[in-house]
Amino acid sequence: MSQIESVLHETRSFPPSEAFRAAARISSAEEYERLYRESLDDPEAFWGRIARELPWIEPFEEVLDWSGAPVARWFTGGKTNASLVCVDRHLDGPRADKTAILWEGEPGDVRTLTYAELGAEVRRFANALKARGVKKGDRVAIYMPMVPELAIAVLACARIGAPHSVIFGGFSAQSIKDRVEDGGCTAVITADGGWRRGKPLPLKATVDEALVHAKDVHTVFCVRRCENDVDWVEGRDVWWHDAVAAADDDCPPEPMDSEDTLFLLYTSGSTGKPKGIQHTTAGYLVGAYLTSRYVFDLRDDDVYWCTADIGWVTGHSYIVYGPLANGATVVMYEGAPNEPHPGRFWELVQKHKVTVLYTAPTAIRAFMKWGDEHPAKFDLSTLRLLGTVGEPINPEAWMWYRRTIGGERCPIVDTWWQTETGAIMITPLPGVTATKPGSATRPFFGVDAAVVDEEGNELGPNEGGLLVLRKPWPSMLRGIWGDPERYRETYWSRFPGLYFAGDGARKDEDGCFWIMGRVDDVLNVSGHRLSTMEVESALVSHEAVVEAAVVARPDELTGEAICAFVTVGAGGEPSDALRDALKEHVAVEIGKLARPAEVRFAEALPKTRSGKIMRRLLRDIAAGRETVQDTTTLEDYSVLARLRGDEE
Ligand code: 7RM
Repeated sequence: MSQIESVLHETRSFPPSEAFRAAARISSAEEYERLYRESLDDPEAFWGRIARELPWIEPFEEVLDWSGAPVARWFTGGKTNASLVCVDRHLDGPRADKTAILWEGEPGDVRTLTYAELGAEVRRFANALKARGVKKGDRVAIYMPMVPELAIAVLACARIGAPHSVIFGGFSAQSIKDRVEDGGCTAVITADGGWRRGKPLPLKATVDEALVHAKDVHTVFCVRRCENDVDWVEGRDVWWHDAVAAADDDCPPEPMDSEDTLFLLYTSGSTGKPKGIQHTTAGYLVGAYLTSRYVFDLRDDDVYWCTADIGWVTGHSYIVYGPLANGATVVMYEGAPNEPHPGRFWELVQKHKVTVLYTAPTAIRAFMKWGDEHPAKFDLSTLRLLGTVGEPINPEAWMWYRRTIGGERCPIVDTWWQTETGAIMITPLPGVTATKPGSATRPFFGVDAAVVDEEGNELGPNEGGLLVLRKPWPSMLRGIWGDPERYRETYWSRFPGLYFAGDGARKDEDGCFWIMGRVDDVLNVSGHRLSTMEVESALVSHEAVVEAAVVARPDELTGEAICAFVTVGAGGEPSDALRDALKEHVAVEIGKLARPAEVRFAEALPKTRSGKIMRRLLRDIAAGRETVQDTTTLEDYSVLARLRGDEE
């Protein structure tokens, strides 16, 4: 009953090329197996050794203290600082003059910061924070465009021990207000604006609106980016450039206990208010450091680009902390992927000679829709490795990414993880793993992942069930800010002793994991529990379909019936004939039980600001209900209205 039937079977497999394997950091299955075994059998030895690769102000005494489960303590007794790990450790050698951040604004302006320059900027802004009374333990909200000052602000907060709470620059005033209040933030860092599709996004104005009644916020720092007009609250507001001009660049890192909070990051629950996911210092850094090194196989000559916004965990771990801890050159881009043309990303790859590219399935599907002619205009031959994150990637999109962007030569790392896990958990290692389109493949070092039934019993090969993690890991969340009970309840109550991720999955006969989407989204048709992802994947494999979202609506006969929302590409026109063809296509690909009762054509699907489809909103639309759910993370409100209009 509890199991999820898996109906799609992908059999293609792509081992790394000999050239890639030979040069990779981990290049043999034996080496991977040995390290993986050690990481599970003797985590103290494994993680202790990795942690000692990073700089410490005081050494740690114990690797893991799990006596307070489910709140772990890693590297206890140790003291370090994230800015020491990400910046200072590179300043004594040749990396001091290496580019740390290679930034391009949407209008095409470029700025580079070497590690030495980044260090000076971080120390100066850290002193500017101090000068306004921000001290260790104070929470600082950051609401900024993707400009270098965002990375500097994050590292400066870390330097003085003030946990940051980055709020994605697309959120509304109400969302900022809720997050500032929940986190008890006393200072905010923002900008006049950020460029988005040729226009300045008025960030400062949104912060002003959010803070109207916020008595506890004593300072708002404002970066001048777009030179748009801003209102000014005397005594509260400070220009970034004035504050750093007055600050000197000598600022020793605050010695932080391993378990001191590094940051809060809010993630939307399916219901209720957003959860302030709490990460601490040393364990998080060790996780971000090691995964960046091995999953992206980072080398000193790589030009690494993660296209996420720093407002999401992907940007925290894989723009800022992980790559910088490895001394990498990180590309940062401010604007939209189709501004001023749909080939902008590929133009950036060519111009900056990007070697490693990490992006999301939602972006890949958009590129497919925009057409192959755009990437074809640019030289993508510097790319050597591709990654994806955020959602299950359908095999169609995976194959397109491999062929059109990767020139059939780049391995693809499909990385499964969560805000809560802090770092990548299930992923190929690019020099070792034979990748399969749609599978995140194997658990990373130290990760004990399993698929279980409703009772917590491990399931056999290819049986769909619930994804759990059975051992603590260094970068795991330590709690939900201000709500320890919700932490236990959400992640640890379903199966005592196991971390419940909320995702469905199956593990195949080779030990590869196939993530089947959120279990809240599972369909139940005539007693068959089906994964939304598999039905969507079947729909998207039809040539006319670009994106699909599938939900269940109540049905008298079958309990639930499948309702599919699809967007069509240039090659298709919505019609009754296409509707029937799509239903038939799913029946052929998967079986009659998965045949959608209804297919609705949509111009766009409701997505979160990080690109995940919000199926819970579509469920209301399919059932003809008004939605009473949290829509604050919705990217484009008009999509919902348009979808509702379709019903008439
Ligand atoms: C990094 C991030 C987490 C949820 C997670 C999954 C889904 C993420 C993949 C994936 C299939 C992947 N953090 N998810 N990566 N599903 N394959 N490679 O996205 O907190 O915002 O979301 O995203 O459902 O639980 S997140």
